Amino acid sequence: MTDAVEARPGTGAVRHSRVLVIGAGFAGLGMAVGLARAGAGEFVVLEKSDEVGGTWRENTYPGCECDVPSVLYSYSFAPHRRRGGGRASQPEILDYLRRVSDEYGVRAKIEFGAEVGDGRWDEAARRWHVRTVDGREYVAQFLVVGTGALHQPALPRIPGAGTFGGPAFHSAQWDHSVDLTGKTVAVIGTGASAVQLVPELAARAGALQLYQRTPPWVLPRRTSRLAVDRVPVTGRIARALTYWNAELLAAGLNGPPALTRPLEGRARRHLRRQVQDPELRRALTPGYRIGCKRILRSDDYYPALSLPGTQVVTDPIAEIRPDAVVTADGTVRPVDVIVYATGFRVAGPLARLPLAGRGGVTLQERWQRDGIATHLGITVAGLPNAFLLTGPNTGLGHSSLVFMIESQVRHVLAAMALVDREGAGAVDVRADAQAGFHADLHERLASAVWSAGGCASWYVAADGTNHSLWPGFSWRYRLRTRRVRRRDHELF
Ligand code: N01
Repeated sequence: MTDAVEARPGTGAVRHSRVLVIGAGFAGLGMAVGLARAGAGEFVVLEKSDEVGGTWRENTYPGCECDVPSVLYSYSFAPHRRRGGGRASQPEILDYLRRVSDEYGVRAKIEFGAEVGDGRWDEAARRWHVRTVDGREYVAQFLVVGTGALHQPALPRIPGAGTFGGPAFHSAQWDHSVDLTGKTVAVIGTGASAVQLVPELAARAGALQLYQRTPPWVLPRRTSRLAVDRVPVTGRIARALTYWNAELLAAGLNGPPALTRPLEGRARRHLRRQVQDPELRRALTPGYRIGCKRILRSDDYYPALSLPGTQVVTDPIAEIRPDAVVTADGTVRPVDVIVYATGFRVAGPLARLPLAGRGGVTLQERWQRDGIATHLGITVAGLPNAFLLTGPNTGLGHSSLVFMIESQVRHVLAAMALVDREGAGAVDVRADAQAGFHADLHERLASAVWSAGGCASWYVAADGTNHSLWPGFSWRYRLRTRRVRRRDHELF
């Protein structure tokens, strides 16, 4: 099917395509390139903002980079090999994604400024009808949702936070107009974002107060023991070596505590080497198993905390006043700026996008009724021809999410090919196949470190269920998603 008329607000025109992709981040772009390379038909990408990049467009905090080496944190068809190897900064990754969207000819397929409001499956026509919030309409046989999991900032409810008189912003909504030079800055949170921005702020600000609730495990930055960054091997070999090196960690995260003890020893030695003050060292020593929260990698985080202008505050925050942060012990610490490095509302994007499948029941209603359940984190029974990218339980604590995205893209293409091969118009995963996958997944998750490791993290919901991570090796996911099993699906 080819384009009818360009959909424009208020024109009443409806744009038709075979595939509609929502989002132009790593996932949506990967899908778009996959569709283009496979010649899988006409497609349109709807992107709410004015540029590609998703999380790498939105997160611009100082020091922002990816803690996975770039040769692995890039598409297999376009390995990102940096000069000198290692990790890429946010501007580099954004530039990489811009280049991919240009070089693979998918930029022309993206409608920017198109924020999707809702979607509805038309049973009779076997088509998805999608509307943007400004009223543009789209009709497609297949719908791919690549809206990402981590881009709606979570701001803690701290009494008085609204009364603060100075600049206050979230790490993912960095206010570059604020000059931090010489200022007293409070950073709340000590996760993956904080560990990257704290060293930058400590160097720039007059004084830094780091409010820590739970200390993270911090390892030295990945040094390439396999010398992939130095030996002039091809991108493919460098990627494979980096991949298998990372996969070793999956065994530990999903196995008994003894397997990750050596890693804890390494992190403790890193802390001992970098922090001399015993009291500070104690405050920075985690009391849960490594891997339970995301393992952080930094060589300059601990040194930044030992600087004379930096204070690590472990007393809980009780209140924020117009010019100060007050902790539970009654200490009032005046500050000029507050940075919330407090993470994201994980269920945000999918929970807010009403997608009505068979019988008019939305994805959200299904999940409220039955719990968050999918097949392979990609399909949901009752939502024919709809596919999630980076859906529930497809995140990784040990390796590159791009590997998972590419597995999903292949799966979506295989599902479309199955529909064509069978001369059908739609595919829906069977409820029993989904239930079987779900039961097996959660059985394996129960003993993994994220549930059994003695910590709280965004990986695990308040009710104790892990809806975020894939347990085990990522290659298992690749194998599991490689084919679309006919017997697990209904075609019509
Ligand atoms: O967020 P987080 P993040 N008072 O949720 C603390 C990805 N990422 O933005 O641990 C005080 O990890 C909270 O404390 P606690 C990656 O997947 C990737 O850092 O809950 N503190 C915690 O310390 C990562 O996992 C890269 O006790 C409060 C922090 O805020 C995900 O994004 C880089 C608080 C939140 O940590 C999220 O990371 C950056 C309160 N009221 C991010 N509320 C890569 O390099 C919360 N906290 C790939």
